[in-house]
This record gives sequence, structure tokens and C-alpha cells, in this order.
Amino acid sequence: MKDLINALEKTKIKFLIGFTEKFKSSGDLNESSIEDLETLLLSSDVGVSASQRIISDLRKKIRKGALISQDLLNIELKKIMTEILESVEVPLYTNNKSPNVILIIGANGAGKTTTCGKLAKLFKTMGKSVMLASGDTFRAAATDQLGFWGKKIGVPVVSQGLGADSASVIYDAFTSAKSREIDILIADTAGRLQNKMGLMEELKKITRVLSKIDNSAPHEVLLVIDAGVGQNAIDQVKVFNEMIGVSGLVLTKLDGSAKGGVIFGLAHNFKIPIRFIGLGEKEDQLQVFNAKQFVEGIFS
Ligand SMILES: Nc1nc2c(ncn2[C@@H]2O[C@H](COP(=O)(O)OP(=O)(O)OP(=O)(O)O)[C@@H](O)[C@H]2O)c(=O)[nH]1
Ligand SMILES: [Mg+2]
Repeated sequence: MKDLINALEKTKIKFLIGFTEKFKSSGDLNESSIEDLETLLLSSDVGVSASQRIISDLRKKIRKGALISQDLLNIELKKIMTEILESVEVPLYTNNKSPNVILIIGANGAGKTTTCGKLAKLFKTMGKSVMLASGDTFRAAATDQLGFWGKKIGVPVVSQGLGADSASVIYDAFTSAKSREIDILIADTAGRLQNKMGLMEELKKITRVLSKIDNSAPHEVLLVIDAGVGQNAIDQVKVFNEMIGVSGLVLTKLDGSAKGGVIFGLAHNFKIPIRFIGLGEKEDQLQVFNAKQFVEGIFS
């Protein structure tokens, strides 16, 4: 919880501190302070529709014009915001397939490779056997980067040379993981934004090839999103979900970003489970998403 509170510091300053100051000056919850709150939600990257939902839920709960304490208001706000996030608090379930295949996708620099390493660590700690597949054959250092994580965590990494066919690397990893009875195969992919259609075609090919071996694979398509991109996160989810299909989200780099409020927009707009959150660069700085703790983190 301490890690989460620290990571959410900037998001909190932007939202809660601003809100407390504004409320103090107006004293009661009237039309103008409700507008202030809505503006603050918008400037905290919560997004239009999620902000409107929060405000309308709040209006229902508190009789307009009623003088209420800041504490009471915070309690109601926390409840509403927790409800939004709870609708997407669905932990990643791994079945007893051997292997479960988790495909990691996302935009350039979102934190995919780092998340692969952190996830490997998380599953290993749970007693699962893990294999990593380096499906990013586009960037020279990508395989080295994943290899570094594999060594650090102590899990095998399947890779081929630069320019190799990404789908064939992941296909090979799948057959190898199957024969070695590995529990979890985590496949990294490239994230080049400059060639969006090329990337989407490559990702589609990967899912096609995987489903040939096992028609339920990939068992999870995890879209990694950098919280720092703010509202742009909404577009990223839309595009990847339409083109590939996304079963879970990872929101990274919450530490050091003041735009963590975007999580409410993601939850409200898509209802796609948020599986994990990234709170730093280190191997143990990935947490299973917990709605209550997240909101506590902002309000603490
Ligand atoms: N502070 C912080 N940094 C992170 C987090 N996750 C990843 N990073 C950093 O973000 C940078 C990019 O991470 P990568 O994992 O290489 O991102 P990627 O999506 O694989 O990037 P490409 O493969 O180039 O598309 C690295 O410097 C990571 O250490 C996080 O949760 N917090
Ligand atoms: Mg990468």
C-alpha cells in the first residue's frame, strides 16, 4: 500500500489537493462548486463521460445546496469512484493449460518488455513455471532487454535474430513451452507507432498462428498503457481492442505521472478488466489491480 500511495502522489496532488482548496473557499456544495469539481476531474484526466457520471452520482447522493463537510463529501466521492473501478477489478485467471499464453501488446515505449519481466517474476513467486518469448524482432535491443529480464528472474527466453518473423518466434516458444510443460508463456511484441497497420497485421498473425496450436490461445491479450499519455490512452484501447481484441489492461508508470485519473475513464468507457498496475521500473513494482486501494491511494 505504501508503494501505491507514493506512486499516486502526483495524481493525488492534482486532484485531491486542488479539490480540497476549492471546496474550502466555497464552503458548501452548490452549483458553482459542483462545476469546480467537474473541471478538476477533467483536468485530472478522468475524461468527459466518467466525470459526468461521477457528478451525476454525486448529485443523486447529496441534496443540492446542502451544506456538507469536506469529510462527508470525500466519503461519497470515494464510494462513487471506487464503484467505477470495481467494475473492472477482475484479476487475471490462469487455467491449468500448459502453457497459458499471455500476449503483451501496446504502443511504443508503454512498458511492455518491463511488464513481461515483472509478470514473470510475479508468476514465479506464485510457484508457476514461466517462459518468455521475444516477439519484438523489430528493435535491435529488444531481445537483449528481454534476455536481461529472463536472467534476472531466472526464466528461459525464446528468441531469434533481428528481423525474424515475430509470429514464428512466438509459435516456436509455444511448442517449446508445451513440450516442457511450462505453466505460463509470456510473449512480448513490438510497439512501433510509425507503422500502425504493419503492427496490427503482425499482431493478428501472431494470434492466428497461436490459435492453430490451441484454439483457446492466446488465453490473455494484455494491452499495456503508459498512464502518462493521459486521454490518449482511450484512443489506444479503442484501436487495439477493435483491431486485435483486448482481454485485460495494464496501466504502467503511475509513479511520476499526474495523469493517473485516466484509469476512471478507461474503466467507465470500456469495462475491460484492469489486471495490473505498474508503479516503477523494478521487478516487484507491478501490483494486481485493487479498486479500493487505488482510490484510497488518491485520497490518503
Ligand atoms: N517509472 C516507471 N517506469 C516504467 C514502468 N514500466 C516501464 N517503465 C520504463 O519505461 C521505459 C520503457 O519500457 P519498456 O518496457 O522498454 O517499454 P516497451 O513498451 O517494451 O517499449 P518498446 O518495445 O520500445 O515499444 C523503460 O525505461 C522502463 O524502465 C513503470 O511502471 N514505472
Ligand atoms: Mg519492448
